[in-house]
Amino acid sequence: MAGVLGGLPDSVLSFAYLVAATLFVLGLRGMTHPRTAARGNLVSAAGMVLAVGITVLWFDILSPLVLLAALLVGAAIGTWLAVRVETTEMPQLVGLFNGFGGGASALVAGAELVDRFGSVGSTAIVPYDVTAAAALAGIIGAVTFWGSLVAAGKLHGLLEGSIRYSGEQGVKLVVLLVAVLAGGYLVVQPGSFGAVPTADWVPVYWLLVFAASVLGVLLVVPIGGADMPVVIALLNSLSGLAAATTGFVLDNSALIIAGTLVGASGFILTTIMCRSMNRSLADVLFGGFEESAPGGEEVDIYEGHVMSTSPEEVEMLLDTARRVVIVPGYGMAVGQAQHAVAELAELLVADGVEVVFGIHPVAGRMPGHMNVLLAEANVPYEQMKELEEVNPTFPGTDVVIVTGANDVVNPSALTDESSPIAGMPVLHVWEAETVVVNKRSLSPGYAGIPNPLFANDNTYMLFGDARESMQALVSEYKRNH
Ligand code: TAP
Repeated sequence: MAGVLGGLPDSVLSFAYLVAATLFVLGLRGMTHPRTAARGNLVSAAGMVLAVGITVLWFDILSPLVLLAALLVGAAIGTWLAVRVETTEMPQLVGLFNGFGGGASALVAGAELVDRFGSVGSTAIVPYDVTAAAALAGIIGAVTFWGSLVAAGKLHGLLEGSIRYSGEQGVKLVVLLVAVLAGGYLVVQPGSFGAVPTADWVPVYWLLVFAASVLGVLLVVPIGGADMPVVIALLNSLSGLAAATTGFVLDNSALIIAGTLVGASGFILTTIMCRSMNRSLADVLFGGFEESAPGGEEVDIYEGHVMSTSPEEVEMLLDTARRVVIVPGYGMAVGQAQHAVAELAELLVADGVEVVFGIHPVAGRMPGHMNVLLAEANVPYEQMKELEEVNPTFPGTDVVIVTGANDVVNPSALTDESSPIAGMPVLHVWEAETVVVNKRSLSPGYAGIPNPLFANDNTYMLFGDARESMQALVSEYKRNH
């Protein structure tokens, strides 16, 4: 140790890492509830600033001034992105962040190998745990980087469709084998037998990174855009694993802890998303989603059964309602209707109506999508009810207003075993007295399937953009109250 922290005992570094790790855990805990999520984010960020700051200063990597400048530039870029990127574009932004994390891990692990053992002519024996960790960091990091770039490109609409070809799984297996063999070669270390100088096998690391990069692209290219949010969550988990393995290369406990937390939480999230969509991870990665185009069958189930309504009529329904459940979905995010929806709820509550929001775990396109939007519109957290909590209350509900949701209220998940969403838990909105579904047309949602709810006897379709329709409803309500 040198630089500004020169002279301090090593225990100071360990203690700082312990504090940082505690902040990460407390931050994660905060993120388990919408009310404390923003604070949780700040607490975790403080832990990261502490971990990075102490590492950079302790090992004299940068001067305090350069560190400050780097923090300011990073903060400026982060702020610019946070302000500029729409909420609906968050998944691809998160995807890019994951990718950069994975890429950085692969590069840092390789640079450490070169730095410590790569000097020309050296036959130094490299500890096995270091080479094994570096090989893993290289493979996982490169897969994460390239996989994330492809996933973000697909979500942003820059890359379209899913590219499938015969022998697909075999090609992936061969590329994986090349990466694993290169990793094995690194761990066995021919240099340790005195036969090959250490520096000569360092390029094998970059061969491994190259093979893993190709694998990253091949893994994500066949997956349909619809499954991308799950892939992003999985890549998030992998970026954590890559960081943790790089932590072993660097012998840095803060990186190992932070990486493990990201890896574990990302994997839990991936599992929750798969379960809520009734898909297995293997299905997402290797199966492809049956995106059924709306066909004749769809027309049949709607033909002559769909009743459309107007804001004026819906307002009359609300006049006599005592309990109203609002179910938001992806269309509320697209239409940015959350403020109008929140205002409607506020007006109803002021008139003594009980109003709650029924939030499906995968409504929208990213975890917590609806909660974030409603919180932005200052909807009280107490009004946001999860699926298990709100489902039993539909029979006692007078009016359900579904705005921009489709799959999450599709009864065929329960009634049609052949449906792609069969078995997916859904909101039983049809059990309420009256259901108003607000969307622009009868087009399907993410799953690409018709929704028999729209043809039910107690369903009225309020066709139109979510924001315009909700604003019209608010105006109508205000005019009459
Ligand atoms: P969807 O089933 O995707 O339906 C959204 C509906 O919103 C569409 O049918 C569309 O119909 C309507 N819409 C679009 N723009 C609109 C606008 N401006 N105004 C009003 N309506 C608009 O959404 P959902 O019910 O929220 O379900 C989410 C789906 O995404 C599920 O299938 C879930 O498995 C999947 N998914 C979710 C996640 C996460 S983590 N949330 C991740 C991956 C996949 P019109 O075009 O007729 O308006």
